[in-house]
Amino acid sequence: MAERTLVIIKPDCIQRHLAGEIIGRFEKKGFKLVAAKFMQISEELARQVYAVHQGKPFFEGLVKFLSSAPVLVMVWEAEAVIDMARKMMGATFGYDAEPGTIRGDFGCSKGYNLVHGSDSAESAEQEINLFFRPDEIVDYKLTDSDWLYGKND
Ligand code: IDP
Ligand code: MG
Repeated sequence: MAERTLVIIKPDCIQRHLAGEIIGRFEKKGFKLVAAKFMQISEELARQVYAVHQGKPFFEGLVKFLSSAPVLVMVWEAEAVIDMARKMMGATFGYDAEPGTIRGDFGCSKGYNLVHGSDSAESAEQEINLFFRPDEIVDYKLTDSDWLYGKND
C-alpha cells in the first residue's frame, strides 16, 4: 500500500539553490509527487511543525530558522516512502550523515540540514494536515508505476 510523507525543503536549501537537486533525487528514486507549496512558514506554524521539540535548547532557534525564508513543502507517495525518504536524507547533523545522503552530500551543520521528513505514519498524517487540505493532494497514476514495483511478473 502506498504511503505518504511530508518533505520540507528548508530555507537553507532554497537559498543554496539545491531545491532541484533534492526534488530530482526523489523523482529518480521513483516517488510520486502528489502535492507541493512554495511558501514562507509563519513562526506560529513552525512551532506546530516542531511541537515535539518544544522546551529543548535548540527549539527557539529552530523555529526562527524554519520561518526565516521561503521553503518548498511537498507530499511524496510510494510504498514505504516514510523510511526511504529518511534514509535518503541521512542522519540529522550534516557532519554525521553518510556521503550519498542529502545531508551527507550537502551539509555540515547541525540545524541547517536542508530537509525535513516525517518520521512515522502518525507524524506524516499530522504534518500533511498542517500544510494541505485534502483537495490540494492530487490523486493520479504514474504511467511507469508497474515497472517501479516489479508487478509485471
Ligand atoms: P530530524 O530532522 O532528523 O528528524 P530531529 O531530531 O527531529 O531531526 O530535529 C528536528 C530539527 O531540529 C533537525 O532537523 C535540525 O534542523 C534541528 N536540530 C535538532 N537537534 C539540534 C541541535 O542539537 N542543534 C541545533 N539544531 C538541532
Ligand atoms: Mg524529526
